[in-house]
Amino acid sequence: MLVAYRNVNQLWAFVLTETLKRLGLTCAVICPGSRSTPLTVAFAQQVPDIEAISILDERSAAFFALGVAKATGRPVALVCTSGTAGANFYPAVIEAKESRVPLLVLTTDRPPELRDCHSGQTIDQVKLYGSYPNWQTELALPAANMEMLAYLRQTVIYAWERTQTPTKGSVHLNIPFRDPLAPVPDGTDFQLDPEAFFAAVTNTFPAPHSQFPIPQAWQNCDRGIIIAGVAQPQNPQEYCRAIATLSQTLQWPVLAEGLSPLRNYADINPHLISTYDLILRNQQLAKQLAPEMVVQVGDMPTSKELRTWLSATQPQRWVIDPSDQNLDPLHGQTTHLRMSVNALEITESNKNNSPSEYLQSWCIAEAKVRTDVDQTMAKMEDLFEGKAAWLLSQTLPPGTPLFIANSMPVRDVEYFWRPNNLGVRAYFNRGANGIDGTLSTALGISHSQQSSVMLTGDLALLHDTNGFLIRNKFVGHLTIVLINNNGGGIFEMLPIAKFDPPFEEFFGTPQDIDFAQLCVTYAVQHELITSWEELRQKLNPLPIKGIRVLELQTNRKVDAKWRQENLKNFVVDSCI
Ligand SMILES: Cc1ncc(C[n+]2csc(CCOP(=O)(O)OP(=O)(O)O)c2C)c(N)n1
Repeated sequence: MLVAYRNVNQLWAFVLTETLKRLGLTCAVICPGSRSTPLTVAFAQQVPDIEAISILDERSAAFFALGVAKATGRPVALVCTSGTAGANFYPAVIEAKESRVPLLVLTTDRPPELRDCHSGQTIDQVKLYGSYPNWQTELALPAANMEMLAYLRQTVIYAWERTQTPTKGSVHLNIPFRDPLAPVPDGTDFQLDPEAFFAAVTNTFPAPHSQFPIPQAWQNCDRGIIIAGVAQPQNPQEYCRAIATLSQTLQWPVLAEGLSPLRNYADINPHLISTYDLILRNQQLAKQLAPEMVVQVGDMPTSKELRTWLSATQPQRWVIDPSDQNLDPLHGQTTHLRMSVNALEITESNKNNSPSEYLQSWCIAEAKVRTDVDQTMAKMEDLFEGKAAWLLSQTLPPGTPLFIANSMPVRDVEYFWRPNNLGVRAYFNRGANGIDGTLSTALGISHSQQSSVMLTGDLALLHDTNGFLIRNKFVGHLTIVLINNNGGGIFEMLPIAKFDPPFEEFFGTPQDIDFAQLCVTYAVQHELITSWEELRQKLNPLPIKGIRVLELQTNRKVDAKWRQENLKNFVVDSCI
């Protein structure tokens, strides 16, 4: 059936959004503005097939889109007007590259004749994000003829593909529109048969499948370890099973980062080591456990102890990850295997049956340190920041999505997150480790998902309070566990903490905010938590709607001192 178009921008925007819909786009985040009118109207007309969410602040919008893309594993489109609007997408575009999340960034622009002549709200938007996108181009001006519409269709298909290949990331399309921007007749008279035109646009995207036999060298080695790094796989159980199969085949221990799904599917992995950061603080044990070979799955864990130990012991290393990025910050003797861990081919003949002494030493140390940490945390009544992570690991309802903010929250998760079988789905922005966009990303992750939780410090939350503006569009529930130590607790762990001034003013940076009042402004629920039991009760069951802040007031100086004095003492002499 032929459809008539009387406005070229409307026709162009229809082809763009319709192509995306047929490719599988389900969510577009749209920021208000005039130049983007054709796209905004076209996306609004694609509802409900494509959810269109309006968000005022572009930085917040981009992080929200990032969160939705993380949770769904699918690209999300972002739309903004011309000028500085697109520049506010920048930090999320960086994070998308670094943590490999698919985003389709659609900045709209004035046409070429209105650039470089002070026509207003016009900046150079071409290649705005430097080398961060997987691919970027400027579209041609809208034109109502079949050749140009076919070009547009093809370019959009390619852009969609490039958000996912060779590694997930962003694609930037800069899209110029001439006036009139509203869908009024502009002299165009064009007819399109959508079914014929879009017949070949489908959302099948075959994943490459090739099996890789495990190298003989791994099987011959009985001083090997597997490191399960930072990971947010789409199918965490499958991911955990693949690592467990490898671990059981080789009889190697698995050192699982706090942000690895392995900690939340503990029973799948019998040789799970969750306390390696604490174990390796003991020099003698670190030496005794020096590995000959390391298979690292995904990104390197955050732990400084682990990194220092690997640099000092220089084992032979393999990094298994399907991306095309360099994942070895230690510049070791490393081979990158560009594939998913599920693609490892393991046969019966690969199996090493008896656990080595080396494996047993790791498991004994883990059992002792784990018990010690758990007993210490269980007894602790003071509001020590680290205990929040420990408590969450045992309290959240099964399958809860959890966003963990950068700074001490990710580190406390690394130290204290207890292995469990709750299937908690941990998310984080560990690509560029920014404290920006924290609340917006968490809301994106929680949007239309199971009731969710975010663990954050006060500065990370304050950095992104514009995220609260999403509250009326947000579907679902987010509980924010706010560790309010009035400043940056992480800096208390650094040598600079001893130099005050300038420490408090330039590093500690207390903001003295009354969070109860802040929450009133956004009509967000706020509760001050004064005991661990109270927190436990509030975390399970979680409410089903709205945003809620549970504030714990802590002391960053006291807590930093606790970590500095106690983390190294968990390795008891009997481990050695
Ligand atoms: C965008 C950005 N700006 C600055 C930093 C540097 N930075 C790292 S942690 C931190 C303080 C975070 O404080 P808070 O969120 O309260 O957590 P805490 O350190 O108390 O755990 C800052 C400013 C950063 N990582 N990202």
